[in-house]
Amino acid sequence: MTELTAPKSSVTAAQFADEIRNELKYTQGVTPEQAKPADVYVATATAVRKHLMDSWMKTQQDMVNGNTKAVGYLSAEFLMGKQLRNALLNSGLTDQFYAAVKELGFDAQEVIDAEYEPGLGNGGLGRLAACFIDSLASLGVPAFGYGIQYRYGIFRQEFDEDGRQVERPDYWLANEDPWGHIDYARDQRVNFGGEVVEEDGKRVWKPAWAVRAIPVDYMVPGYESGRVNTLRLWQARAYDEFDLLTFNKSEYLDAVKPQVEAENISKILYPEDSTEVGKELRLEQQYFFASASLHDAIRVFYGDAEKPDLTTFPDKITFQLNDTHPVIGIPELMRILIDEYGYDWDTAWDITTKTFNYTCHTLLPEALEVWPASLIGKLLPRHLEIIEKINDQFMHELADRTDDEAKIERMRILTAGENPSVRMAYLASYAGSHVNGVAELHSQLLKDVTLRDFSDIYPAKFTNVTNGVTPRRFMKLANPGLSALITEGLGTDKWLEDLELLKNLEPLAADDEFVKKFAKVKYDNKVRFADFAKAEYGFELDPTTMFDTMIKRLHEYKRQALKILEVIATYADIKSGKVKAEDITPRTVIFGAKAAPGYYLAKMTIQLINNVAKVIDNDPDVKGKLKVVFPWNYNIRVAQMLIPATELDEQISQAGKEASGTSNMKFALNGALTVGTLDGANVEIRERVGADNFFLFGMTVDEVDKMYEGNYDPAKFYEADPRLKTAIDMVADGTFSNGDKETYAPLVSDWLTKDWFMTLADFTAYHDIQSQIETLYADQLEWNRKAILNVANSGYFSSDRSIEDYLERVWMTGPLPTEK
Ligand code: 6GP
Repeated sequence: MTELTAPKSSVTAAQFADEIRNELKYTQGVTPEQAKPADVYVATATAVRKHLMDSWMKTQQDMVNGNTKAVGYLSAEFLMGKQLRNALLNSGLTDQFYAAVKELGFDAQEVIDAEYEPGLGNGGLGRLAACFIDSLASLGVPAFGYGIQYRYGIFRQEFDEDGRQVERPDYWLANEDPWGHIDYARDQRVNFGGEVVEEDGKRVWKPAWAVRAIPVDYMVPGYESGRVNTLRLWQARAYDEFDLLTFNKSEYLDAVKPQVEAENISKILYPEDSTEVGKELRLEQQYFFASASLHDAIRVFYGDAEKPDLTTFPDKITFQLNDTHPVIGIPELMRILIDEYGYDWDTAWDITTKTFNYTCHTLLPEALEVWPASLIGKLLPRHLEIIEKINDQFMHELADRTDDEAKIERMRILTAGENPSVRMAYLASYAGSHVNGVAELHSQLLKDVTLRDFSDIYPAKFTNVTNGVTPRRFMKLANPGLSALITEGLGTDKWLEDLELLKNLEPLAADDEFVKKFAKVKYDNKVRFADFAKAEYGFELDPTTMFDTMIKRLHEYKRQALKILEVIATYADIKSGKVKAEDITPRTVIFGAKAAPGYYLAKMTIQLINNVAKVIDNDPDVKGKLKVVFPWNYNIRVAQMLIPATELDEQISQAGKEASGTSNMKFALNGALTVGTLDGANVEIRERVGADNFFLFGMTVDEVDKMYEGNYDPAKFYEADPRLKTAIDMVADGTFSNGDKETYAPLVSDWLTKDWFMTLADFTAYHDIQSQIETLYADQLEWNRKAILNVANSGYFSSDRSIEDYLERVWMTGPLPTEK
């Protein structure tokens, strides 16, 4: 499949084939005859990097020598996905690639498949970071992504024969990573532990141990911008490989201990995504990359100058704190300025507060990181002192601003009492210039609830930037069929750079011919996914059924349980003859989700879904009517196949819990209709695509709050809706566990007695909306018209627009000047 509208590089296919041959020979030492697809992949990647090299160097020079403030995106996660096709697209080499590998006698798909997907993120937050750096480069804004090159990314998910999730290590670096360039010469020293002593009236940190941070650079090519930015991921290494004295005594394990401990810091991505993990190693990781990145930025902009004028630092670069993970960077910059460069506190504070901004990505209180002060004191004693001083200063500042002592007490960064802890979100909200949420509703809830006191005192800091997704990866690469149709419909492919142009598709929703073409593209995508699912998972999918998809992390608030209970109720309806088989819209329900390894109920929900799938599959009564599949190890590659094939997108979280969601945007842009609650960015999607083209159901945030206040009793809802009762009874009675009543007992008990996210309360409304969905689906022309209107009105959800909002509201900078 060639890309029809790839921007052209002047290189011919024959030249590109020669470049690949050259890399095979001089870099890898194989002849084209000896080469395997994996060799061709590495050779191609190496050749592409060389194409990007001049632009990369020029972008850095222009950034350092010019006056355009750069953006430093500090993020513990960058969920990049495979790089090859994206890099080819953005360097204008797609067509040449397909022709060249053919000339070399290889199958392009096999070459593409040879790339192993790096999983350096958990979910939404990490993928957003990847979309943002793509957009920054595409808009020509000088930027660095700064993070960690974990050796093990998010676990590889498997299911055992009982349908339970099994986590396997994801050793993505087992093979060559041709995109990452290890830059040993630009390493940084990161210190830990020890104590702070008084020397000549100054506080001096005497660390106990240090880790070597080595940058691994990834080029981030912009689409059609000629700019190439940098993603710099730090690798942790020991300074002393091992202790020879100990080794000579043959105590091997002791000898390599410092090395093992140091390297542990970048060894594994923590399962986070809104679940609580408080581990020492996690704080080490956070400090490790925050410290290395800040020092690196100083090096980039001031070289080795011994007395640089760092009061200009905030004019050189602005740092975005992607959630609380890098917030330890705030006291670190204070420490660098005061201890390493001799600035006084006030000057350092002035620089620091101008440098950082903070994005919050959650509404779950347990996801706002809080560190025991004792732990910070142990790992970073000087930083704890600085945090204490920041807190004191803050308390004084508050006393000047308000008489409300309870409020002042509530706002403490460092909590009072015997075991004080540090609230990282509060530290960021006080020290950051701007604080933003990731969708209108989320930003409002941050102001009204989560960070209310802060927004009262510092209203001007608070703003919203609604998330977005890159149309290059999630439309052009993922959905070539739709992309070609859009280009045909609009008569231009400029929409890939200006997604609001999709608006001009709107009249075509009334054109039956266009609607049929659109329907054909969707159908072809369903066939493509069915073929993929067969080859990859052994599933038999019928592309004439409705593809109904729910992909996201498995979390109670996202309510996969609501979906599976509705599936079970439908199954029961067919079995009991209450609903006639011919009245059912045949559906394929597709789930994709990983559960945090320690999240008991989430893992049990996975097991339940898998076993419902199995029971339904083995039941001839529902054959051809209902099918459930759960492709394991959901990742970006699967998303790129599945989203374009989906007709109905499930965004059914409890209102007030999903900060934004970004798959909702990808689905709308790929012509799926959404069934969803008024939560996160669903609200804005619905506003834009029109209430008629969105299936809304469920309680609002206010209704949820009222129900919490009224002592919510889920059992009442269970009693009131016979379909719900039947479904839960079937889970309880062993229908999906070979008759064993214990298997799902904890889940059933949680539903009936607690149900914190009110799955049961929304069940009836969810069923009603599903009936409306079936009615509309019967009229395929109408359905597809609405799907086109979703595409046409979702241009706002480009990450290019998000970045433009950040530039204007938060970063106060813009693109590098282009050459005259
Ligand atoms: C996620 C939010 O849950 C999701 O709603 C949002 O779209 C995404 O961030 C990007 O903004 N949050 C996380 O992944 C997380 O770990 C602490 O938050």
